[in-house]
Amino acid sequence: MLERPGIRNNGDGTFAEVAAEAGAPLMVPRVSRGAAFGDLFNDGHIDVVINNLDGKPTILRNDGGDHNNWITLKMVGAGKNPDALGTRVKVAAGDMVEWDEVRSGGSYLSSSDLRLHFGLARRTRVDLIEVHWPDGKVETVKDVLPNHFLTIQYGKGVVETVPPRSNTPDMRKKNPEGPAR
Ligand SMILES: [Ca+2]
Repeated sequence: MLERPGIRNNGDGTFAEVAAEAGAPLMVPRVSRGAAFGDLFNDGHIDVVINNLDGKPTILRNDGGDHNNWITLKMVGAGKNPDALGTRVKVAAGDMVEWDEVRSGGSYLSSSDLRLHFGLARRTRVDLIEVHWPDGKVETVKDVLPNHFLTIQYGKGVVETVPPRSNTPDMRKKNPEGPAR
């Protein structure tokens, strides 16, 4: 694919082309083979690493300019499934209900962050986290503050709560011309 896709989910069943808004690197045509999504630097903002053909990878760093709230969940499974693959999680916050599943792989030759990240927009509280473990067991966590990393372990509930890093390194000081191309 020789293009620079930049698509924003409008949250109403439609998408918008935003490559031009996102900056010059997204407007450069490249041949890319895979992409991995995850929170580099643990600052609460999901970043993207794109695997380019015959070139350096592209990192799309998210500085969180929208100031929206979020919550990230690391699931710890039982027995031979410590990464909790296949665990489905429902998060309810006010009028919002979202589901996600712990999965490995995804885009070609790429594996994204195993943690589950839920965007909350301006909602200031998570009413319910409902965990459906692969063996059928269901656990719930109620009344959680946003903007934290929670570790939820099978049979034990929340075992760790960590705030985001506030001193994210500024890579642009080392590369003043912007992201690697
Ligand atoms: Ca990040």
